[in-house]
Amino acid sequence: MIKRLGFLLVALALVAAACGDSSTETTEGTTATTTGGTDTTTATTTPTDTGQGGGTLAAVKARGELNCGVSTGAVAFTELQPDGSATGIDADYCRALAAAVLGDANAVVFFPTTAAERFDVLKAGDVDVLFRNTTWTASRDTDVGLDFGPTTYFDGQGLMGPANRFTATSGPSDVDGAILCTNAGTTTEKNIREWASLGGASITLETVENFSEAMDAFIAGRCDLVTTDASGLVGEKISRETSGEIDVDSWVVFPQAPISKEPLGPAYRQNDSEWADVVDWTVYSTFIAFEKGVNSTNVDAARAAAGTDAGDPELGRMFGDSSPEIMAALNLDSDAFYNVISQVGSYDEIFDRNLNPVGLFRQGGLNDLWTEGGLIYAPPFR
Ligand SMILES: N[C@@H](CCC(=O)N[C@@H](CS)C(=O)NCC(=O)O)C(=O)O
Repeated sequence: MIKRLGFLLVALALVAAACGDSSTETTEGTTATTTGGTDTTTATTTPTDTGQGGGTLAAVKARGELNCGVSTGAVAFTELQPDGSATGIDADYCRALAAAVLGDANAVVFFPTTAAERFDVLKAGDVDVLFRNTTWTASRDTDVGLDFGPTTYFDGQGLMGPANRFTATSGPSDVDGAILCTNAGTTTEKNIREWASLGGASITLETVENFSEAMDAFIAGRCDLVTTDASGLVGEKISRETSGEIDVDSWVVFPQAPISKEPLGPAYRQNDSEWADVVDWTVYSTFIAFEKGVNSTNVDAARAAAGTDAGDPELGRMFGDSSPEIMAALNLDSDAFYNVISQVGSYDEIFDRNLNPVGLFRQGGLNDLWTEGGLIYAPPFR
């Protein structure tokens, strides 16, 4: 199936908010008025979105393609390719969902979305799901009208600045008086104001539409620092070092303790339980494969073994061979999760493929398996 890039939102992207030239900005369905470092937030969204809440699974099957909302570009998460395909951990989870629902990991149309527009795009039905560095928060889960699936990357917010001004142990007092840049419509801008205020620092926060614009402003010296999820900062730093654009270690990421919790994972329209089950168990299937040591290269042998007395019964159920009733209740083909693992891979495979090249490793951290002290955990498949 030909993969195409969804350009629906390019027109919106052109209506870019100016870089921090306004004290009033509209973010994730709320109007935030900033006066002297204090936020006043007024909800302007309707609290629920019941009209859009159901039938996503049937719509995707009828269409034969998954419309997947991704970012406009985040190193190792969504890297859009000229042919309309995309790579990265978020892009791979779009592909995993297409493999589960349609039997074809390539049956995806990637829709780049800015942070500020992503929830409206989802709620309007223009995409079926968001895999877009999206943090699960209480307000998004309730007031904004979304539901969230299992976290695929446990992140935290950081700052990045020139190494001749900041160090890995820099804190709020070191950023006093600094100009910080980030993209609008994010948890980032809210967290940083709180962090600076609590630390007694006065900052100027400039927000732009895409994080790449924030990076451009940083490199041009129009801001002293950039701030976003630490994965995004590390990805930008390493990829620009690797390409030779900057000298190694000329930028530093700090502070050592993350500014916030940023659990990133799928978001979908609220009140569509059938679709939620499909998205959630697609992600869980990659966690269970990780736990069992099954990946795209050994899945056929593991599936064959699961059918024997010595095999793993949970894998037999997950691959649809011994518990077809679960797959039928999900309204998926019995080999849906076999397709996920064989076409896209297990969680560790997906993680390592995308994030290891930029120096992000799961071992010993939050993104490791629960048996190794991490937070990657799936309920039992039975
Ligand atoms: N996780 C935060 C931040 C998400 C975010 O916008 N991250 C940036 C930096 S990795 C990004 O996606 N940039 C790509 C873009 O602007 O399209 C949120 O959900 O609000």
